[in-house]
Amino acid sequence: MSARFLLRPAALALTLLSGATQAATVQVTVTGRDGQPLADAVVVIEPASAAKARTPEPVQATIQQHKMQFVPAVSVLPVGSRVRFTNLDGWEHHVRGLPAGLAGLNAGPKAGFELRLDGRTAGKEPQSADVTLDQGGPLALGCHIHGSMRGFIFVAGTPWALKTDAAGVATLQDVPEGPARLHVWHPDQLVEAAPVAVNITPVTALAVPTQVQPRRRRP
Ligand SMILES: [Cu+2]
Repeated sequence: MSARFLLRPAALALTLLSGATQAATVQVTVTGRDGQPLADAVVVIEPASAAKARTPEPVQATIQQHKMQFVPAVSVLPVGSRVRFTNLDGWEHHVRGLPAGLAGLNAGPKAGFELRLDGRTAGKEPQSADVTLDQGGPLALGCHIHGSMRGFIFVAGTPWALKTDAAGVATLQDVPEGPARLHVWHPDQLVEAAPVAVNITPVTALAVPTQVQPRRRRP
């Protein structure tokens, strides 16, 4: 009896050692051209080995139109997710979404989406419309009526994608250990940064300086 109990911890340790993929927590700190923390930078990690790649689970998200702004201003969502646009303002918005950056320049007239959302009437539910994000990459959001409205959705093809917080930090969980590519995207970037090769170990903290000068700092 006692012998069996003694054997169990050893067997468990062996299982852990021979596990197919060890997962790590990766903390990425992104700074802008001025060396200050860069918020709303999208950090994407993709394992170099295709065998470790994983398709993310789609989610249901909401982006509100509130006081002439998209809230949140930047969303990172897995490909296949559904987004509900909800107009909380008392006036109409004519929301459009188009592939951002180079992809946007080359996009055909049918690319993206458009939604007309009536203004909110007192005592009634705000008007909403749903969009399914079936293509990966960054989307720029705008409004045909209000040129100052600006937002972004980064549609991620991997579960390891997250935007940085006000401190410029994104902490990604369950990242497979080993060689990987790190890609950082920001709405205000002037040039598309090339992915860099990194090696993911059990404790990984990466500092990524960029040349991005954000249009405005978060209050
Ligand atoms: Cu509008």
